[in-house]
Amino acid sequence: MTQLLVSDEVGTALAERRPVVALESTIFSHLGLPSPSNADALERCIAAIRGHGGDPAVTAVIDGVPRVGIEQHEHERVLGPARKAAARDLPVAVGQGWPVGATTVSASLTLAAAAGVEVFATGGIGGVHRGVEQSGDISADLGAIAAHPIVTVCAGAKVFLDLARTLEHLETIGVPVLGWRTDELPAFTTPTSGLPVPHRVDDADEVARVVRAARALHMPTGVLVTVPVSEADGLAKADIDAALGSALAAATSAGLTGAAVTPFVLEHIAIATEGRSVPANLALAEQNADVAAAIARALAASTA
Ligand code: PSU
Ligand code: MN
Repeated sequence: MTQLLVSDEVGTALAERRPVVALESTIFSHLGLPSPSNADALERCIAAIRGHGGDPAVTAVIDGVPRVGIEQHEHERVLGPARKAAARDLPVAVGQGWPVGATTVSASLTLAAAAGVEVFATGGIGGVHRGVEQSGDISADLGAIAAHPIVTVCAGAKVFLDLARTLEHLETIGVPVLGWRTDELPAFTTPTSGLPVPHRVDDADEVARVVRAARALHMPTGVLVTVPVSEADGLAKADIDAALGSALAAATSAGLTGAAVTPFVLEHIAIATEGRSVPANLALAEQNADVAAAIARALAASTA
């Protein structure tokens, strides 16, 4: 049986109740960001976590082994060619010995929960797709956030999704959704969506108290913390709306469905914004890692 492999650094940090933040690997693969921005994003997210005295735990499947925490010399594996692995693909990636399975939010949460990590950072989560009535496309990310007792820190759901339906779905499946110093749901590369976020929080201790309350009530649910990208790093709503139109039309005319949709649309948004979505995506990922590390530290302090 292939066991989950937790790195020495992450295993020690968990045993000593030091703050650990899990990171997904799809965003750092060619499926999420173009090279060399993907390498830059990985380094900046790791540095943000270390800046709070935390330990980063990159999740991935490497040579058929499910991993929580990888070594520096293995970074090139997740930055190179990879197959996208959502939670339901994990047993296949392991059983078939995939060279590199880049874990999405759903797969990363599954691995992080198995290792006992309590906080996870990503860019924008998957959600309910526009046109869901036809396609039925709802990201497995949402169910995984509800199913695992982990704080997911994100910049909201990716902007090409149906954000109102995504919020409704999160309500249905019982996920607390918190706005980090905001009353509005962030929209990935844009700070605002026009949709109210159910609850606002203003610091990491507040999030830690929410998490402890959930556990005390025997609620095994995850908590979603949504962090707006800064005005300076984000894209204007008009810019992104224009880019979205052409990216979504390209996905429809290419006849794409399933797991292929998100990487395709992300790439086309980068093209349509003349590359400006990439530094915005990078900045928000780094900021989410920073907030996640602050939350992990507050949680570690409250259980010490
Ligand atoms: N957010 C980003 N870049 C990404 C993704 C999210 O900024 O590449 C990835 C995540 O791994 C997320 C996945 O879990 O897209 C969602 O894919 P789908 O819509 O197929 O569930
Ligand atoms: Mn999907």
